[in-house]
Amino acid sequence: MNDKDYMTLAIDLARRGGGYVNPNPQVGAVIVRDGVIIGQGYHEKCGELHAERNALASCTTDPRGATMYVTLEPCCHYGKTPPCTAAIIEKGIARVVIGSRDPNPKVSGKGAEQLRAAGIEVVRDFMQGECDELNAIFFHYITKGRPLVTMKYAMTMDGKIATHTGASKWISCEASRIHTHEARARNMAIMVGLGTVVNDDPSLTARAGIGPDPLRIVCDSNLYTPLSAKIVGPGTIIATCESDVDKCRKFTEKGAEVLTLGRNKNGQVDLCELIAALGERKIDSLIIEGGSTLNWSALEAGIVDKLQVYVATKVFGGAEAKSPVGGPGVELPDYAFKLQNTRITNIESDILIESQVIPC
Ligand code: AOF
Ligand code: ZN
Repeated sequence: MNDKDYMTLAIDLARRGGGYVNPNPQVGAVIVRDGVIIGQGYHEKCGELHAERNALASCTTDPRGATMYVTLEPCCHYGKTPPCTAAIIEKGIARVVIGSRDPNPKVSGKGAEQLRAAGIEVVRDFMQGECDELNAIFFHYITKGRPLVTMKYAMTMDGKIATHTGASKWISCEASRIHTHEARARNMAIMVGLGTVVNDDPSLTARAGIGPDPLRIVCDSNLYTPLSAKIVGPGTIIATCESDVDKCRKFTEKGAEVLTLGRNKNGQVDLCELIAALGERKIDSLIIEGGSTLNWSALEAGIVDKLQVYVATKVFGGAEAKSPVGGPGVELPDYAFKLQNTRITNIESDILIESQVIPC
């Protein structure tokens, strides 16, 4: 095994923390001495020990003189846990191979510097691209203080999210739907509009065994959500402009939280205010699962960072059948929302298109 194999193992370990560590990063670490792996660990849960300390604690022999492969620059600050650099130095690690740089201002280069100052050989940016992929959410949140917002939908090849009768089960194939549930589990929150609650009555949980359930958010400007909807209960926020105490109490009595926000120029929930409020609550990621009215509002408000689109190789037709983004739309092709860094993946009979929104 070589440096690349050990870092690949550290990346695989890091992934195990997916969904459990937010808003912290996914991190893995492997310790090798004389060509033998003597310790490994990963960040398992937010607030618990970091990958480096877990790896050091797991060592089967003394790690003095060993190399540590770690997917993210070791921290050098007192947070919820003591600095990892202190443990690495104290245990006598001789060489540290680092994947990603840590943009957390409390660390940002200072972690690597401390290790070097202690006489440790430090290699930076090793398999950086692969390591960075683990933490798109963390990098976004730690630098911007607001969640990474992904707009997700499934549509047919003629751009429909339902038939003209409103039927939408199912557009994407089973494998795509499993993929969606995995994405849900790595995100801290999921949001739908009132229309989706009324039409589909979704529960918006992650499928059993895949990961923790996300926080559920209903965007409902006038608080028209039916009290009998499956989503009304603990773990749900209803984002609304309604402040009538009696109306709100009916929802809080069922365990949901009502978050009253300002109105935008169209009289709907101010989504920028919502995103800022979620950032303050340490929500690092949000998936918007529509429908078309909310999708338009979210794009118009400029809160969408990424699109995740499943295209099913089928056609519904129908002039009245809905497309994924409603609202008035733009007037001219030049005014389109533009995207970049597009990635295309085949998922059985579907095509997944992931793309980043270019900020206006
Ligand atoms: C993690 N897990 O394995 C590593 C992290 O508040 P704390 O003490 O958990 O510190 C969180 C910061 O520590 C985080 O923002 C990142 O900069 C750094 N490294 N964090 O949660 C880990 N290595
Ligand atoms: Zn640390």
